[in-house]
Amino acid sequence: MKTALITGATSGIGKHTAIEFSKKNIRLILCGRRQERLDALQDELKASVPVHTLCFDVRDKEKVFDNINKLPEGFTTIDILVNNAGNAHGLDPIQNGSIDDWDAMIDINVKGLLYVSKAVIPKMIANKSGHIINIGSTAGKEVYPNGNVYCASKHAVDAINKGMRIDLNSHGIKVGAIHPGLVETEFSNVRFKGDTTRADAVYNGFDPLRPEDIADIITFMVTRPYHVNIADLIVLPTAQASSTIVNKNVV
Ligand code: NDP
Ligand code: 8X3
Repeated sequence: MKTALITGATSGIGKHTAIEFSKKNIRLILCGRRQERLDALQDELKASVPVHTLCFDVRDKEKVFDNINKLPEGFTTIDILVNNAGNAHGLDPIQNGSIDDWDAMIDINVKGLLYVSKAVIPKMIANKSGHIINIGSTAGKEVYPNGNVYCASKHAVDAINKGMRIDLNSHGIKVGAIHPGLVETEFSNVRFKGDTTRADAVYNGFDPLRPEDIADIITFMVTRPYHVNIADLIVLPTAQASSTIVNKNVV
């Protein structure tokens, strides 16, 4: 039985990845900052697979290392790491951007991903195997108006994904990324700081991706035979052609 550590498992893509993994008999280490949501998901899935929860902010490097280094028996070998925790904060032209928003995106999406990876990779190297899936974004492949720092953070994830694959190649560790377009989750609520009217408008007038769609593809990625590594995937809703071109006339 394989074990997966999923960051950002309290919502959206991470939560649905946990649900899909449980159907494939993958033991789960679920991470997030909202313990009550981790508890609820653990209660939902524990009849299918063993589940352990870790409550930490990926920005807090001491807590990241402390939690991952003190995993209980049965959860110490991590076969799959899904680096999913992240969000956009704000959507402003660079000249009006909030430094707090910039710090959050760089600290969570880039540095947090690195801290978690740094804690997990030695375990994978010791096992001479492992699979890291990095959740990037179309924002890591192109830049759109007012996306500036979020796009920069996801371009960094794209580069880190490629760098990890090169550096971990000799250790037998698979590394791949998935770059979704518009997925309806809590993402836009976070980006617009609870302004639900603005958040809902992002997904109005077309059929966006659902977190289940991305979870399904991540599950496909981690269930390929050992010699197959899906290295880089861009996944869009059919109505979306690029970050700025969305056909809002078809639902
Ligand atoms: P959600 O807001 O629904 O989920 C984000 C998750 O990240 C939550 O579980 C949240 O948990 C966790 N998280 C956020 N900040 C922190 C932190 N500081 N420490 C620990 N965990 C944190 O959004 P999505 O599911 O959509 O986003 C998941 C990933 O997918 C992100 O990396 C996002 O950039 C990416 N993505 C999303 C797209 C979309 O359109 N939705 C498209 C492309 C990529 P908690 O708050 O409990 O800590
Ligand atoms: C999330 C997709 O287009 O809102 O990464 O940046 S987008």
